[in-house]
Amino acid sequence: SGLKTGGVFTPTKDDFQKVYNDVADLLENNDYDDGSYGPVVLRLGWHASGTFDKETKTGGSNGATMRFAPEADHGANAGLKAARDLLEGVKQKHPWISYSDLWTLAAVAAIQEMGGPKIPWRPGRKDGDLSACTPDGRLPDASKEQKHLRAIFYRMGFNDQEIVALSGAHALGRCHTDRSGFDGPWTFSPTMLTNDYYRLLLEEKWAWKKWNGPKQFEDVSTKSLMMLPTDMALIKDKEFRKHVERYAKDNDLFFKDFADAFGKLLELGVPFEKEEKFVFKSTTD
Ligand code: CCH
Repeated sequence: SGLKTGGVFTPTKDDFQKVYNDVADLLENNDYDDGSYGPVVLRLGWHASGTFDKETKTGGSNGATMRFAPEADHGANAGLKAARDLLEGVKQKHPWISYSDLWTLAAVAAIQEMGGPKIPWRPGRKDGDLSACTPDGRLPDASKEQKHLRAIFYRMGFNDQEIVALSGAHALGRCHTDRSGFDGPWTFSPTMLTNDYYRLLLEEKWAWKKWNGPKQFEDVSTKSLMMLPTDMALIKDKEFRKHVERYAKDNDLFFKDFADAFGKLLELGVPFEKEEKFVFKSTTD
């Protein structure tokens, strides 16, 4: 466990593994959504990181600026308070960890605990203040299509293959009418990471849902699944579709590329002092 040098606590890998374990213990909960906080905790890590702009080197997970009103109130972040509040107890128990390290580590725990790949992770993020909040509009808008997806993700430094790999996270969780306005899950197993998102995109027949809410697609056969306009753009666009087809056929390839892209996402813009990354034990290991 951590060393105390001159009153400063220097955490070791074991200390971070304890944080991982405490997060993992909180994820399953039958009173929440589909029985797990995993999806919303994963989304918190993504939205904390996905504000990065490579030109100005602003945004990204460093800072955890979603703690503050301007960023917490951005439309894209609606509902993420559930995840921030859940993790507050872990922060109180391990006060030495920054919120920015905690949120990204928790996203790693969520992925691993929902059956996803190991995501090597390293500490070193520092919490910022209100002045580091990013302007609204840096996260993707689900009502748009390929041009918008490229503008948003290229700004972070991702390419087409990485965009498609990251989008596979929509195997998990659901849309909430009181958050984004959209409704429903993408897959039949929203608490288990699989390549089903890609398979369903290609194999199901999708049609516009007839309702008063924002424009979204539903699967024609069961009418219980959904796709956003941005999701459908991945099979409309030839370059994107190529990767959807690769991941639909090969779950191992999806896991490998997802782990690489998600690990990169969590590190965008962070001035790390150390190279070493930790691979956490999952509770099922
Ligand atoms: Fe997402 N996502 N996401 N998403 N997302 C939503 C929910 C989740 C977009 C829009 C939405 C990624 C990319 C995109 C998750 C992970 C990722 C919702 C519903 C919308 C809308 C929110 C609600 O109502 O609660 C758009 C547009 C893009 C464009 O690329 C990426 C990348 C990731 C992670 C790698 C997860 C997980 C959820 C489920 C959250 C939950 O609460 O169940």
